[in-house]
Amino acid sequence: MGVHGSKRQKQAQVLMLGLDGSGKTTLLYKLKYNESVVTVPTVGFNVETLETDRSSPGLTVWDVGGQRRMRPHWRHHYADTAGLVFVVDSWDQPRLVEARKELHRVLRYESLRGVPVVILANKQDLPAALSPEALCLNLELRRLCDGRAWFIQPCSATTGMGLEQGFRRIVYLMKTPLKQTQEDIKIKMKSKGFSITAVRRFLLCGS
Ligand code: G3D
Ligand code: MG
Repeated sequence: MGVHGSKRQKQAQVLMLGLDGSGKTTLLYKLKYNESVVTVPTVGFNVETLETDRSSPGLTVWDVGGQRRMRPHWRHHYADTAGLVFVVDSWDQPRLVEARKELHRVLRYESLRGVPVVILANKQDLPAALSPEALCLNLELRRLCDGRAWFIQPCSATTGMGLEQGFRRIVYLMKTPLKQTQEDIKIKMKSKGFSITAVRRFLLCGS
């Protein structure tokens, strides 16, 4: 993400969760160093800072191990979380039910109430990857994220496609009240000639 000027806003904490193998560590290092790293299952966590534009806080991104035995520790990070990024392996359909259960469990926590969430639909470079629309249905995102700002972003940690957009989106959602994000999207879509129905459909799928 671009570095602009020297006077920084304070840091905001982004918590990155998802099942083991969904690609969290790969995408964190692709984003930070534009390098493809060989990963080993994360025991504990990785933490990196990411620069944003001068008007936004810098991000401290926590990539917490996603293996089953690590998941009870996720909640220790919730209190200071300003934005949640949940990474899904779009190719691994047999584990979608597990991903959905974990996402639902996380979002039920009171300390994450109202915290915006970006779902990263990772591994879109693989031919059989599910589309963001299909994932949206499978993960029941509309119902689950009712009352909070959210967005689903297709990406590939291997190629880098969509990663910056995903993190720009979480910054935007963290900075902007929910009502305002919906207004912004309406105005932008209308100016591009989208019909009212298309705008409504979009807002039902992500805000
Ligand atoms: P995790 O940190 O969520 O547990 P990792 O996941 O970053 O360790 O990635 C798990 C495996 O998925 C790694 O492969 C990694 O290379 C692969 N991977 C991550 N992101 C992508 C992606 O966007 N596309 C593809 N094709 N593969 C990806 P290995 O083989 O080392 O297990
Ligand atoms: Mg990892």
